Amino acid sequence: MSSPVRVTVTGAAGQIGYALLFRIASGQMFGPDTPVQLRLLEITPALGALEGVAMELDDCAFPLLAGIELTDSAETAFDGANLACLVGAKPRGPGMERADLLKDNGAIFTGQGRAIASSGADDIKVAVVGNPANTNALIASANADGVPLERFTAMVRLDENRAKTQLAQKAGVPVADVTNLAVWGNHSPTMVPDFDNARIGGTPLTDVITDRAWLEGEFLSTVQQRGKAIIDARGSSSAASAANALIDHVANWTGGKPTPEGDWVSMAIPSDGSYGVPEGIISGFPVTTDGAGSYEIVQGLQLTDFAQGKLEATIAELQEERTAVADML
Ligand code: NAX
Repeated sequence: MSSPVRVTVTGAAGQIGYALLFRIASGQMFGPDTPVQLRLLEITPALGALEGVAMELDDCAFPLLAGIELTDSAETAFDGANLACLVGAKPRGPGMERADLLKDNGAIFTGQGRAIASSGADDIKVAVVGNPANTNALIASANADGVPLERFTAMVRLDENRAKTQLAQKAGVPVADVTNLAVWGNHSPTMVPDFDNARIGGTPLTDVITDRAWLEGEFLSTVQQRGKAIIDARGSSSAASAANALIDHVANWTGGKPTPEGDWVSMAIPSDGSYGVPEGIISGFPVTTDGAGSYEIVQGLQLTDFAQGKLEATIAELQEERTAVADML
């Protein structure tokens, strides 16, 4: 057994929290040999509900769960944290403009960025789920003095997983046969699932699925609009699939599960200027990971004119979001 990993989850009494915590505590994020300590942050009115979640965690008697702390203080929540899963965010209310959403959430992520810097462990890593995820991660990073920029990531893995299943169903193959599927850009309806560089059973995907009109049309819009389709069907937003994607994101990044040889995964990370994506935004990229805390952007991929145009649109959106929160950076 290794020493426990201290994991902070914000918005822990929410929907995603309820689907996530039990999987972390059962070892699915860090593997069967790594105990975890959970530090759960909520707003004060949700602490009662959070107590109930903690009681259920206790009642699972997870052998790997080495402690649970509940708090409404960010400083306390991030104390000694090795991983911060920033799930809690303010949802978009009726009639609320996107700019208002950015600002309201910005206030949350400014404070959490500061608390991460002041009380997190030296190796703290951050995965942002709460929307607008890319820009919230940017705000947290800008307010976390002394924490290296590359430790701040946002989740586009759910978009990758959604895309893979659509492609597998179209090709009539098991989902595991679909590899090398990157999602570029923003976690928003402008995201770009890169089918041109994807593979099916090792063969270029576009040799297997030759219906380009479907790829550029129905496939793309199905993936981009999947979040809304879930809300329409279920009456609330994706929760279990989002929690699952976060498990994937962290397990590959720092949970001892490196990206398989020859494959890549999607993470939204601070751009280093690769592929013309400007530095200073957090964008989805194809990356390889070592499972021990490092990732690298996959270089040398060719984008078609179609994909390049879509990439430019999602990057423009990220730049607009950055401008809207410039006073928090
Ligand atoms: P819920 O509304 O069920 O839960 C959010 C929780 O966050 C609530 O319990 C709330 O009390 C808490 N919270 C609010 N402000 C907080 C603060 N300052 N500190 C700590 N906790 C705070 O939402 P849920 O369905 O769990 O979704 C959470 C976030 O994930 C939302 O922003 C949602 O849009 C986003 N999503 C992101 C996805 C992604 O792929 N990146 C996909 C799923 C999801 O839509």
